[in-house]
Amino acid sequence: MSHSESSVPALFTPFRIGDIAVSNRVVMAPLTRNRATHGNDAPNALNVEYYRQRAGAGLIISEATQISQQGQGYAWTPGLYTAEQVAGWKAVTDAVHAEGGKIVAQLWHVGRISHVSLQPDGQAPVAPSAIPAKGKTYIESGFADVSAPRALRLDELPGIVADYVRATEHAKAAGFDGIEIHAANGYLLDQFLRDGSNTREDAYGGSIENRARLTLEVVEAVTKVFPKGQVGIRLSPVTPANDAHDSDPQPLFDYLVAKLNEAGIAFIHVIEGATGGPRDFLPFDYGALRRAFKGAYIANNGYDRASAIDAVASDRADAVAFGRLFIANPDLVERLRRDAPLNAPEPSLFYGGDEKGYTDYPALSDKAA
Ligand code: 8OZ
Repeated sequence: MSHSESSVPALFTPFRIGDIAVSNRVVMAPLTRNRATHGNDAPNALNVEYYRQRAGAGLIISEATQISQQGQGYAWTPGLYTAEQVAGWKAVTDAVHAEGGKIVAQLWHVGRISHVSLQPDGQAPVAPSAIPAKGKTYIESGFADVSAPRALRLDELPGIVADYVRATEHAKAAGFDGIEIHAANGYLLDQFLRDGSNTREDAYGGSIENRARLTLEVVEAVTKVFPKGQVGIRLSPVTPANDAHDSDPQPLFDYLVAKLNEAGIAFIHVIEGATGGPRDFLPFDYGALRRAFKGAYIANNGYDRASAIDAVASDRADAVAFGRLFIANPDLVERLRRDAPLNAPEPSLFYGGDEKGYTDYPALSDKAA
């Protein structure tokens, strides 16, 4: 082996995530920023600039993007269910591709994590069961308790799957390189997976097989639109985010990942521990998921340069997703490669607002100038 090969950590080397060729294994995690256009929730020129700045990531996973108005739970998050939204996203994917980057759309239905003011005709949000989450959402007037949900009827579930399919068709039309199904962090698919939010007595509740059914139906349906090599999924086996809870997550996620492996999708993107919090929040064997899944394993949660390099070098992950560091460092890959200093993120500017705390974080080249 030559010196140059051995001196470049595998984190910075090209790879294939399913059928998506990436120039490095540093992934930009999906990040809710609440800066879509007010009134139509379409991406705008400011959003284009934000993603363009971050196109040095091997793969960008878009911020969570609702598949329908019913799937929205926060003010000013972007959608993928109208022509204006598709056109807005097309400008984003064009900008990322012009910089040599890759981007997949994260498809989102919030389920019970919503508020009547965001729902069609002010109706109750929908969920597997009529169990309110303990938690808050963010609406136009500020933070608010989530609204009590109603249980989805069995005959409504094909319509939910159809909304994922339509959003996937829109993602394709908008020029995305693929999609990530958001099945994490206590949103609709995660609500179905876990017994803390799913007490249904039909084919979608009770056993692990039944609780995983809707997620697997979505996977099967969307892989008829995008090839399976361009479809991934985000999971958070033990997170308490948005009041997520399951009495026995290991067999649940072992089963789900075995089925995802059979489906042959491109990647699983796993939040290890509590989302944005302790990695050891609850004991869980992530290595079991890694070994069970033959596609790419994207690791997330609390990684830094050293731990990301180590995770890929030791083959515990194929790629590592960074969230907060990508908010503050548009050129994160270059900074990690050079072991350069990092800008600190400003949490008060994460959600909503303008270019401040969004597109005004400097790149290294700005400082040199
Ligand atoms: C932060 C604020 C609002 C939503 C997630 C989509 O946790 C989110 C989200 C994060 O997956």
